[in-house]
Amino acid sequence: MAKCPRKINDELYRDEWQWQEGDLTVTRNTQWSGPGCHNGCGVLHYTDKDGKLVKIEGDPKSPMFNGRLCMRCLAVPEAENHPNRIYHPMRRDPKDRGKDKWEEIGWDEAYDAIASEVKRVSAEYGAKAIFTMVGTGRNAGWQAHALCNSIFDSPNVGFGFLSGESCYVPRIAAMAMMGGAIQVMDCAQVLEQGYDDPEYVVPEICLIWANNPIVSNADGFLGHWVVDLMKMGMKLIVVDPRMSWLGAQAEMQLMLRPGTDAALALGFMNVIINEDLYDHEFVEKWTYGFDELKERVRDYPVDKVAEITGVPVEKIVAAARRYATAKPATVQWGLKLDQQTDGMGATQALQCLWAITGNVDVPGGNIIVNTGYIQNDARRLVVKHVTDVDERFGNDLFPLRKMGVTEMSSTDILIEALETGKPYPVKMLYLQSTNCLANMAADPQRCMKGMLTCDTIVVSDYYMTPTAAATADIFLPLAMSTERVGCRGWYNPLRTINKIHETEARSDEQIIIDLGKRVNPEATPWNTPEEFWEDVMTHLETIKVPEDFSYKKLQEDMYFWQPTAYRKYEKGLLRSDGEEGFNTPTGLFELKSTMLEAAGLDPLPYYKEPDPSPVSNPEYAAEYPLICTTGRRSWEFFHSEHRNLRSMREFHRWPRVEMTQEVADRYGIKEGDWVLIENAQGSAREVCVINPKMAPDTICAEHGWWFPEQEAHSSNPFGVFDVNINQLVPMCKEGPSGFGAPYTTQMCRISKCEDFDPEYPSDVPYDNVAHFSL
Ligand SMILES: Nc1nc2c(c(=O)[nH]1)N[C@H]1C(S)=C(S)[C@@H](COP(=O)(O)OP(=O)(O)OC[C@H]3O[C@@H](n4cnc5c(=O)[nH]c(N)nc54)[C@H](O)[C@@H]3O)O[C@H]1N2
Ligand SMILES: Nc1nc2c(c(=O)[nH]1)N[C@H]1C(S)=C(S)[C@@H](COP(=O)(O)OP(=O)(O)OC[C@H]3O[C@@H](n4cnc5c(=O)[nH]c(N)nc54)[C@H](O)[C@@H]3O)O[C@H]1N2
Ligand SMILES: [Mo]
Repeated sequence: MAKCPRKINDELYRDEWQWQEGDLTVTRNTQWSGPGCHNGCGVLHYTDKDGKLVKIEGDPKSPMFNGRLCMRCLAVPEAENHPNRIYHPMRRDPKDRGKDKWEEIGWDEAYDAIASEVKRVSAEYGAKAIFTMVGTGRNAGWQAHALCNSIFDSPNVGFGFLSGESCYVPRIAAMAMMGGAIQVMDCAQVLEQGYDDPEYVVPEICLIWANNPIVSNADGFLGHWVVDLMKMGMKLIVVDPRMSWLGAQAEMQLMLRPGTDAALALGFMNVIINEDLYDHEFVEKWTYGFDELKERVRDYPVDKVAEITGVPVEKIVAAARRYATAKPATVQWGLKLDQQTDGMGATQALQCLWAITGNVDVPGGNIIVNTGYIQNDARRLVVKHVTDVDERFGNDLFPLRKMGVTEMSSTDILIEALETGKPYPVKMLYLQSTNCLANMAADPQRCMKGMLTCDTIVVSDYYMTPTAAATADIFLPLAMSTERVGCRGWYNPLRTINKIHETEARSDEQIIIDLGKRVNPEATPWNTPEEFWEDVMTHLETIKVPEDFSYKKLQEDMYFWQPTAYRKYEKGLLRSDGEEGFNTPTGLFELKSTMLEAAGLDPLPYYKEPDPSPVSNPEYAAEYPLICTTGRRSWEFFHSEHRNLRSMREFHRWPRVEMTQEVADRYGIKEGDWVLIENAQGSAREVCVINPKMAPDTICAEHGWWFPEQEAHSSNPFGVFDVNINQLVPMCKEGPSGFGAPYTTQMCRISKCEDFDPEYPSDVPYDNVAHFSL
């Protein structure tokens, strides 16, 4: 079958990084902030003579994306020029939190106020009493570590109350321990020639597990690569409790009960090992702990797994055989594995699955990506060492944290520290790129109360958010994409953001440099982010570059590809000692993890019933009989962003909860009705949409909702507590490893919500057709 082109060498398109088209300047660029996402797609920014962004297009010469762009990116001009953007720093007296009592101040005044609080809190309580919160990987990830560890000199940087660090951290931790590095589905994305690379092989089967890449494009992975490969003959098996576009295209979809993934993956391995479908050569030469794994999978015979998961025996057997006999086969997995208390067990199981079938680091399998994350070089340049690392929240309780498996501080411990002052008090919060009360935080009202105990809260963002309105004392306005520079490798090629014009708003990097000058000048000898990035290029450890390499050159060339190889374990390319093998304590791919064992955790994949679940807590389930999985992504929004864009709300006005017709009928609900979703902890309201097929007694509710069109300064800022689904999710129910949390396995009941009918400006068209996000 013909391969899709990846690189476009068409003479039709221009090559320069900047040119003039009539009155407009066109700048070739990449876009991952802001509003943000994970990806960094190639774009063309069209700006007028004042630097105003008037149009954006996909860059046809972008080697990974070929000009493809999502609807959110097409709306970037609307976001940049939005009337609600804030350009000046603002201050409010802490006693007026929640009130509209902001005073506009200059940058110097804002910096001085923050610097003096950093010094005061450090002197009175120690720098560890300053906690920096960060959101997901947009253009603010390493920057939060730099700010916290180096400028504030505190060990405590963590997610914005994301319980159990339950986004990618559990999967990354398990991959680091078992395979020694991150592994991803091979879509030829790391190869400069793309699909045309002679070594590349199209996977025969792709197992899409707990992920909807077409919509989510998570962690540097473009969902359309899956479609490219389908066009080249790849078939799909989808493991997801709800019907999606990919599920509808799949050979098989296994609609499991949410949270039972580990049991299903162990069931697959039971079939594969019993039927001798595993890769003997790879297992014998390159893995550790196969006999113990074999023993473990005996506990998961298919009939038992069928009972746990709700997936029929025949389907489990057929899917396991199909995956194991396809060569190569690949797994594209996702977030919902992290969002289970014991999701680590599932993550371990899936890695064992791709290892015993011989799909590690082979063309078209799951490749190891151990290079190119330049953000780590950037961080290293600012953070030379971390003070009081042993006192980082969670390091004493969770051995994996102490071993350095993550550098994130535990926010489950943070909430307790805010409430009790133990293990030590936290007095200052700096929020960089998280609107936690609308989105990241489980039990957001509890988290808000905790936040309000702090002396000082700084929020840096583009617009007023529920979190800033309710809690901030100082607001720092952020520069958006055309107004800042940046650099990213996730994982190939390296690419830049090119600044086109300046506004009063500043970038995260500029803020770090400016604050550094006031608090810890030695840490930030640079004056501008451009100077900083030039310096990073001379201190690269993750990438090998030619002698004449520079940031400026990269900006003009746009992309830099690093060479890579398959089967790196055979070539001595994974370990620092240059020996062959994997970068693990045994040098082998550890099916049984020695690090997990050393941490006193189950070294083998395991399944534990979610709590609560119909099995673990039937009394609770009698009152709250439906399983509520949350957060599946939609085209229009990135987390809590984009709710203020009228073009997005034209397509997707209200939060949507998916259910089958059968469930809706059972509760007297019709498509388009507002539904009250509640459990013993809290409630949220969303509009019913019918998904034709879902696992029994399961609903799927959206996350991240607030209404920018409503009042900011009230006890319910922007209506967030009417609609935030995380009010049903508890904090402090993280897994035994310290990772994983039950965002996707809550139990609930639903009813038609008669007394809720929010308004939206009537001039914005809306077809009012509720439809589920494929
Ligand atoms: N447009 C958009 N894109 C995004 C984001 C966004 O907010 N908007 N967020 C970004 C971030 S930070 C992340 S982490 C990624 C996440 O992106 P994904 O990994 O794709 O995660 P979700 O879309 O939440 O869920 C994926 C699928 O898992 C299914 N699912 C739900 N519960 C379970 C379960 O228990 N088991 C299994 N097997 N499947 C289940 C859902 O039905 C859904 O179809 O997306 C990123 N991309
Ligand atoms: N129920 C439920 N809850 C979930 C999820 C789920 O699936 N279900 N998903 C969870 C996951 S996986 C994640 S990763 C979190 C994500 O949570 P967050 O990453 O906290 O996402 P947002 O709430 O959108 O907050 C990000 C804020 O940062 C601002 N911003 C954007 N770019 C930048 C930048 O470059 N610099 C700065 N300083 N600010 C910027 C945006 O305007 C926005 O207000 O949500 C989690 N919440
Ligand atoms: Mo995430």
